[in-house]
Amino acid sequence: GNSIREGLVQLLIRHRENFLSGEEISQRLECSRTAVWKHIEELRKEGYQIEARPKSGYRLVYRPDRVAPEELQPHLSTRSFGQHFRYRAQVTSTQALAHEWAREGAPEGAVVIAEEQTEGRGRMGRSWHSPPRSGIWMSLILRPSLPLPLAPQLTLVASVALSRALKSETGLPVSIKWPNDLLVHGKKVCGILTELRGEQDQIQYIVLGMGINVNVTEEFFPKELKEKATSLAIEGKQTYSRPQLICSMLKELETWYNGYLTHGFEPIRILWEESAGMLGKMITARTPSGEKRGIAKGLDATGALLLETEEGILPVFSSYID
Ligand code: BT5
Repeated sequence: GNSIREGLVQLLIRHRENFLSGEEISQRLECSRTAVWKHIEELRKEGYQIEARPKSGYRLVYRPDRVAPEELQPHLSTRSFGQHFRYRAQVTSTQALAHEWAREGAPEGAVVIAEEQTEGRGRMGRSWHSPPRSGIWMSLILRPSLPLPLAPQLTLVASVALSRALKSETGLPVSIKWPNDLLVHGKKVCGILTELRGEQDQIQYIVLGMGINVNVTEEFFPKELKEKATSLAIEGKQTYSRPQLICSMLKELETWYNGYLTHGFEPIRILWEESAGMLGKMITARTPSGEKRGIAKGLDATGALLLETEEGILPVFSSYID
């Protein structure tokens, strides 16, 4: 099993300039052609891109990188973010693991990353599709001394930081959609999930989850996501190094988080408005008093979205939008 697979990967790497026929592979590895084909399918599921051409055979196009600590260290220039690290090949959700670690006393800046999530989650019980080795599925533990009602601002801090990191690493036009999405060409490449544990009216800790579709190819999006989701690789027509992206994300997150704690929300609010793709557009917010339609005007000083409606300008809170 495993040795055929390793042999296959080695063969494909050594011959990445040309095609290798299924026949030749099966002879060299001393296994059946069916076995070769099965392993190729396995590798594809894990993010390897292997071109198959009738008559010519197989050629390795892309081999996924790993996001293990030893791959990140060389690129990491933060003081605390990412300096404590839990890396897993597969988890249910990095959020779950991060909550556990935070309860055990994980320090601020601790990060959980997995190659694959089997039960990745979004907001309000929704799920997050997290195929192996092609995305960044990461949770960051924060321990700000802030009053509870300010917690939603951290989602906005994160969207500003992440949009800057993704823009500078890829050059793609990344825009922010309130409250927790990043889009490229109108499709979602990143979702942010802020979960918190509070005590009385103080934040005890926050788990900031982020999912970024990096090298996900079209065939790995389920049908219901094809219309609304995309990846950096699809939009940029090239693959990107996940370790490098992660380090850039952590650097921007650390900078803007510390800036926010020192200088407050106003600088973030201004940057947010500069990167928001939805200002001036008509949107619908679902609030406890019914649906409100209006034009998105900007953010108020607390981080609520200002909606110009028939009843005047209304602040809309993030929990009312989906
Ligand atoms: C979010 O929720 O956008 C927050 C997603 C956070 C995911 C990260 S990954 C690391 C950490 N561990 C976790 O378990 N979660 C966090 P929401 O705004 O509720 O959007 C969810 C919706 O986005 C789904 O209902 C789908 O329609 C769509 N969706 C699911 N997977 C997607 C993907 N990979 N790319 C784009 N859209 C997706």
